[in-house]
This record gives sequence, C-alpha cells and structure tokens, in this order.
Amino acid sequence: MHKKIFFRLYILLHSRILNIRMKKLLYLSLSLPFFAIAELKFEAQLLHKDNIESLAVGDVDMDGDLDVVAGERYYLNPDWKPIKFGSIEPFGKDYMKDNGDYLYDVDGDGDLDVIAGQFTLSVVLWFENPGKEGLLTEDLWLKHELAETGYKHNEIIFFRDMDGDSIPE
Ligand SMILES: [Ca+2]
Ligand SMILES: [Ca+2]
Ligand SMILES: [Ca+2]
Ligand SMILES: [Ca+2]
Repeated sequence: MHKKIFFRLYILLHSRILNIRMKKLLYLSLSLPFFAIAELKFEAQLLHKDNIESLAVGDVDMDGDLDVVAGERYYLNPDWKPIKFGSIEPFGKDYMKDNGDYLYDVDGDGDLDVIAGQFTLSVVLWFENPGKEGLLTEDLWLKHELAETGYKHNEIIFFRDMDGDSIPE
C-alpha cells in the first residue's frame, strides 16, 4: 500500500501537470508527513512504578518542554527523575486515593499547579507549584482544598469547560 502511494506521488512530482511551485508545495505538504508517519515508532520506557491511576502532561518548570505529573510525583523533561511533591494515602491494597490529576494555574501566578481528585475523600485538592526557583529545593508543594464535593466515593474527576466561557470547571 505504501509503495503504491509512493509511486503515484513520484509520478505526480515528475509529471508536467504541475508547475515547479506546485510540485514543491505538494512535496512539502504530502511527502514529508507521509515519511514522518511511516517512520514514527514508539518505545515504552518506565519512569516509575506505583499504584497511581492518574497522569497529566504540561510544562511544570516553565523551561519550554513538556513534563509529566502522576500522583505524588512529577518527572521533569529530559531526565525524568521522579520527584515527590505531595503525599497520597493508599486506598486498599492496590490503589491510592488520588483518582485524577490536571495541570492548571489555579492561583494565576503563571505556573501550572496540580488539581487532584480523591476517591474516598470528599474534597478535590490542589497542590501549589513553588515556581522555577522553588522547584530546585524539591520540597513538598503546599496542599490546598479546591472544592468540597459532599461525597465520599468519587469514582473519577473531569476538568472541562461546562458553560462555554473557556474556563474549565
Ligand atoms: Ca518543562
Ligand atoms: Ca500557579
Ligand atoms: Ca506558583
Ligand atoms: Ca467554564
């Protein structure tokens, strides 16, 4: 299948139907993504092993690249070392009380904080990002209560714009 597409593309690029500019445009818009997709391969790598079921991706240290947050720890790109920023109680033998993480600048100071839902606690918590300099100490982040749900069994947490004002709830 790929050979057929490649052959047709090759014919079109070498035909007189298209002028040079159109050929260049076609080459850039079609062939590069085609080769990129054909070569795209993923390799799984272990960052850390625990019972957390949540994960969020964002630029935690504001250095321009994407980092990972999962449960009690964050992992900064590019060394991905696990750094503990909060404590989460276990829930049963195989779970922890955290049931969903989202990165959002809760306090509006420019850095991404962590919003964390809880299985058996009625609160939604948020952890305050100490900022680029503060992250260097690798201390635990300040924990705050974001919302009281009134329920002691919350299966999952979603962070979506419910009323269309571009601000998630
Ligand atoms: Ca980063
Ligand atoms: Ca913030
Ligand atoms: Ca902050
Ligand atoms: Ca909203």
